[in-house]
Amino acid sequence: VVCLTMAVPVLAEGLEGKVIGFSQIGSESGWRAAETTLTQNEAKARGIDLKFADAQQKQENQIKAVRGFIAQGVDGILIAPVVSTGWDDVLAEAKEANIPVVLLDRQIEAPDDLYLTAVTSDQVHEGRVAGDWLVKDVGDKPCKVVELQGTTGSSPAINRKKGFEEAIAGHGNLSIARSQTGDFTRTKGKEVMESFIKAENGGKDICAVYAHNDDMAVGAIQAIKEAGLKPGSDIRVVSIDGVPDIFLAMAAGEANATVELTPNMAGPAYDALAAYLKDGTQPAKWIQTESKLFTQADDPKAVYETKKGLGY
Ligand code: GZL
Repeated sequence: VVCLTMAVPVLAEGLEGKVIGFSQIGSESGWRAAETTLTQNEAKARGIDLKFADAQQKQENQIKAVRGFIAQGVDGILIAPVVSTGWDDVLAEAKEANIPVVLLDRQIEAPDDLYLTAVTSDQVHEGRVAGDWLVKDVGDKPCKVVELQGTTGSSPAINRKKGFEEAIAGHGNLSIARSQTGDFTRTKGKEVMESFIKAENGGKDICAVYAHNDDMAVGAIQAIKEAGLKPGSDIRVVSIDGVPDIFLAMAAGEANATVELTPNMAGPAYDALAAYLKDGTQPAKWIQTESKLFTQADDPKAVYETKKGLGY
């Protein structure tokens, strides 16, 4: 595992004139949109001809797009895999065609000789950081938690759930009373939170909502306010991504904590592809990006100002 401690300015070189296919999941969240923007901008900066395919959240569209890239004979392929299974066949076809594949921001369950590397955060760690924050914040008071899960079957949903549960295990005063997917979107996050509120005494019995991404947390904040409760105090709000709008909510006292996920996965991905295409260099199978906890104590307004221009 290679840990990226800081964005070292590397020479944008090595892929000049190359054609790279990018199978992106869709635009379900602000974070996803930022990843797309940064991946496209970075391609321009490096003289890469990036072929972009938006899968509208469907794996079959991703598989079709990858097959198209293989048929075009691209030099490399980026995939942000919407779910973690069902990739073996199409990746074997890419391998057969000698086209290196780099996974962005999500892991898959497949033999790791089917892809060059995966550039992702440690999603179990993200869930643990979120859980640890809540454990500290509530102390020994009873706390009924509701959970908004990411896309069913995606590695972040599986791992962030796992990490959070590990963090609260052994703290009997905390329990996850309800857990359901909000598919990483604001709309669905709001809808599911409304149902949790209805089921939990108008929300009065809910102590915290843990959302696998900030967009679902923003949706939940809407639902909490519409139920006449105060997000950030009546119901704590903890999530993951670090998109600008969660810092706006924090500055208003309506969100409590987020675990930052960098949307710049493309830089390390392009570097790995450049080295491989140049001389067959094999990178580590996992290039891990950093995670950082932000709370209301971290001047959220200032953080919002720095983030809002970064492609979100
Ligand atoms: C996590 C990434 C998730 C983000 C969401 O690495 O796959 O997908 O947390 C996005 O915002 O929808």
